[in-house]
Amino acid sequence: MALARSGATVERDRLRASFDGVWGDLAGVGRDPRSGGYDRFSWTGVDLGLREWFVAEATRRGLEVEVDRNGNQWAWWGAPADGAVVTGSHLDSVPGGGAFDGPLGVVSALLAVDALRASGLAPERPLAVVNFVEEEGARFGLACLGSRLMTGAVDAGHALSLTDDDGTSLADAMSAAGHAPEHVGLDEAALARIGVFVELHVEQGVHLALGEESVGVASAILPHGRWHFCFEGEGNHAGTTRLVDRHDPMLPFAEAVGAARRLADEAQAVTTFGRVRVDPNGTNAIPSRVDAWLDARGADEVGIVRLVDDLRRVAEEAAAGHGVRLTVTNDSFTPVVEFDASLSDRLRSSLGAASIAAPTLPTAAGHDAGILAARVPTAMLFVRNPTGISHSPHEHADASDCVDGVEALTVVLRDLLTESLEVVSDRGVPAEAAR
Ligand code: HGY
Ligand code: MN
Ligand code: MN
Repeated sequence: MALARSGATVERDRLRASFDGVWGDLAGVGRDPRSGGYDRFSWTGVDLGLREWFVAEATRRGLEVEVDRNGNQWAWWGAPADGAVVTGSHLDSVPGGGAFDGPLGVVSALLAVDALRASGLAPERPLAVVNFVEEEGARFGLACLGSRLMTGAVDAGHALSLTDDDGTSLADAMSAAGHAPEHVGLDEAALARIGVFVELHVEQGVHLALGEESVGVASAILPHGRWHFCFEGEGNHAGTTRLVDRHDPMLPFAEAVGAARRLADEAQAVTTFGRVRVDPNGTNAIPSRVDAWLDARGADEVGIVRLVDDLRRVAEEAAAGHGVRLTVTNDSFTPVVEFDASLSDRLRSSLGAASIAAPTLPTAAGHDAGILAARVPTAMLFVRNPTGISHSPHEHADASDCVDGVEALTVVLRDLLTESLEVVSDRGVPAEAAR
């Protein structure tokens, strides 16, 4: 005779099947079948497919979908109102990215809504699932574009004039995708609607993998920034131009790459030149110009700024030695983010009450939650990544850990939807949010 299965096991199996189903629907969107990596860039056809998927999933659940002035999508359970509980993440990717960075937070949010509803929960306030536009900055260069615009952390005119590699501006890309760019910018009404924001994300490191638990709570995001190094030299023939006559921008760039690594070692920081554009990019042509983007991160803001200043000096000296002009521009800088301590404590205690042990960990990866943290109480949950690999087709999380993540998010949201939000903030919860 078959043993009776417990209600909890049946529930978990159901959740696992829902996860597999929703995850499977997304799996092919924007995937390069050769590398297995994802190219999901904002306002492209692939992105519009993802946005349609979001609307379809929300509609299937009877959630009302709104698009804010900056193009971020919101799916509402309950009438939209100030002081809501908000969860979600982003659906875009880096070039050749993994499946989990971003989508895991959106999918988990939708499944948590299902679980809360199935349990018969009567929320005291509305909940919204959000999909933020271009978190990775892969198309227009500015990470957390949707949340930065919403919070006024970037000037709207500047953002709209950013261009992609084909020279298309954000304004034109938005218009072509059917979103009016005129109203882009600081959106106090959208911010007032966020009583708290909780983002679930795959871990981009091995903190959890080295321990026993599948889910963790974020403590902080380390400072990080991006700088554009533009080396302008003189294009010429690769065969006929004597070495002494060359102004080859590739040479000072190469020195800058080596120096960035050396200076990072010294400063206990990390630096990466991960994106390079070479003009005209011909094997038999000396480049006329090299554009390269530096990503620099570390525990100490002043240390990062000093490191980049030192690097700029090395690169300038190298450029001068080759008769090359160098300009360095800071594209973005995000200071350290300490997540709202009382909200994170509250997450840990609701998880503890549900017998879910969740260690606390910092991260060197940026998130929309880090941008929102300047304005609203914000927290993050991380799901174990067995190898720590991210921003790569090899990024992975086991389905059973993903289900743990949905369960943890459900526990946290249940508490935030039914108990007072009053205690959560040292940054001020909108009055409407407090009961
Ligand atoms: O670049 C980052 O840290 C990211 O994962 N958005
Ligand atoms: Mn990422
Ligand atoms: Mn992400």
